[in-house]
Amino acid sequence: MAIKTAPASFVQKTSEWVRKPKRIDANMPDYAKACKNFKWKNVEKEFDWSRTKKVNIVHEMIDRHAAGIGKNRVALYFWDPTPSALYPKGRDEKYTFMDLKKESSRFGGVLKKYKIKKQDRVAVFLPRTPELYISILGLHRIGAIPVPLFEAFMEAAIEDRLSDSEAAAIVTTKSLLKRVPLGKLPHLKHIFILAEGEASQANDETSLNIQMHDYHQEMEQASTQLEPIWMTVNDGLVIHYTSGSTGKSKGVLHRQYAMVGHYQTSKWVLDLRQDDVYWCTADPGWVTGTSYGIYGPWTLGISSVVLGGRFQPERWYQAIEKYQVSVWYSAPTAFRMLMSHGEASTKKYSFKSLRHICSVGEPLNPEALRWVRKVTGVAPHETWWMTETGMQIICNYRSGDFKIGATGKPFPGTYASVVDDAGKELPPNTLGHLVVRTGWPSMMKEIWKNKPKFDEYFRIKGWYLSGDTAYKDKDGFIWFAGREDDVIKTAGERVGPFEVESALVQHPAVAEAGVIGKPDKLRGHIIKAFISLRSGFGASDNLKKEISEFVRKNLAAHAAPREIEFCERVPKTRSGKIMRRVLRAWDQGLPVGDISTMEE
Ligand code: 6R9
Repeated sequence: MAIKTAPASFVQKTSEWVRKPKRIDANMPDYAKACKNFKWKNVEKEFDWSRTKKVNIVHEMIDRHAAGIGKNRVALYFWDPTPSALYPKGRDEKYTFMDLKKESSRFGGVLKKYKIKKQDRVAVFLPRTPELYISILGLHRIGAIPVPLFEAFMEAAIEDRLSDSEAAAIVTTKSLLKRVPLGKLPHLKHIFILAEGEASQANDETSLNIQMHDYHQEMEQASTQLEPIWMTVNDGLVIHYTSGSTGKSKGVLHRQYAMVGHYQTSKWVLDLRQDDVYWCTADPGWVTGTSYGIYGPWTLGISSVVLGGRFQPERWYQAIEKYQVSVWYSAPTAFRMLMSHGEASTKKYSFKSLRHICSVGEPLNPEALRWVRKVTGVAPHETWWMTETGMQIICNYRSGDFKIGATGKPFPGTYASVVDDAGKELPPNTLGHLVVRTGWPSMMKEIWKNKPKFDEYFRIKGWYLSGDTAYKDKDGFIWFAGREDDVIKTAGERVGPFEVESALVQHPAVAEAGVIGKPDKLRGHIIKAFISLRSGFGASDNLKKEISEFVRKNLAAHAAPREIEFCERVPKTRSGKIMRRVLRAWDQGLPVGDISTMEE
């Protein structure tokens, strides 16, 4: 398990500080003090279940607020000005905590009516709309486990995730349903379908033994009152499918107890308070969109903004101004895209409402940090974590000075470090494995039906192995260096090369394919495929386009290679493993290093 660092990232390391005023009004005013006195047991007391022993995250997020402060407080602001058949003027809506209690009760009732049970997995495959949030809340109400699926996924990706999770039902729209291979999913019994214009024409799919139900019709008939199903802290919360460097995507299962971590990090890292308007730009198809788009802010009773539709710089600025967003959680690629749109358009909007900004998903390059600070007056703060960690682990904090480019320091009550292959902590400025001491509240419960994969993360005793490399400096800041496996972060989204390669070789012209992440100024990395062609196919730009389009249509737009290079053969080891290290060297025009294990 020797440490290999991914290709030099374009993050420039700096020794420039972001300094904070001595007296800053932050939920965690003093990091050192917070670490010293910290006990997760004390955080548990913030939840009703610590007294009642009745656990359900929907009670802590919605019902307890609806009974008090949240009766009239907006929980969700939704805005999507794009006209559609059903909403010719677009959508501009508000839901109080009370509204969400009623709506999620309705959907919980619908699920119960069709015998969806506690801990059943139910896929939620919807565009970013209020119904997506209501569906997830309704599933929590009856103790089912949502499996959120990103809207861009196509048939192959959907099939893998639905069959692995053995989902009993799916909530989706009429047009997204076309990507669900109904005949290949023996566990799927119910489809809750959202109309997008005319009625959804739900009908009985008797031949496949799958029942279709019209979401809106069912909701109308359902009761607005439904008591949550009570569980224990160890019951399942959510499954997010995520990619590794080998094999298909794996289901990361979290437990109800994770809310303890979501809550406290939202309080101290996002610095959320009662009067904030908070905007997390991530889709709930990814972990940031649930942990910090749903669980964290709502267990704290905070108003959240959700923007529908596609990324449009000016619409983002408008949203900040329209809702007077005070805390904003986004990603480096988004900041860089705003930056590339130019500074002129930022001048038309006011960002005065912003008081705190955080960033996640990939290293925040100093140039993007400085630009956001210049335009909004607020410096974005790094947060490092993973689908598997469930919550933020290494961060820069609102009250603390930090070095531009540094990833940050471990959250109080957690311990992250840099170790060698034996798990020994390394001296400052030495590159090693980025690890987290096991036992933080939002640590994944299991990899769904895959114990060996789960165990791989814990092969150094006492530590969770992140798969990232890093070093610690003498001031205790951890600096992310790269991935030590072949996982690609493209525009902040995690993509496994194996999934893309599997999609590529389905194309009739492709004999072999090897996929890597190629450093890119805007997206962090782009997906690049090396392809050898079957005989009878000639290399051409048109073929490149066709192959990329093929992946876009079968797997997902964000997983389609933006660059393709044809090669004679894809380099493999004698045991048949693709040597992506060699591909990266080819791409960068560098020497390939030791190739003694390469097949002849
Ligand atoms: C939340 C999320 C996890 C991987 C992680 C690392 C990269 C995330 C980062 C960062 C540098 C940061 N990553 N935050 N790298 N600086 N602040 O992104 O989860 O999609 O599972 O990705 O993302 O490589 O291992 P996930």
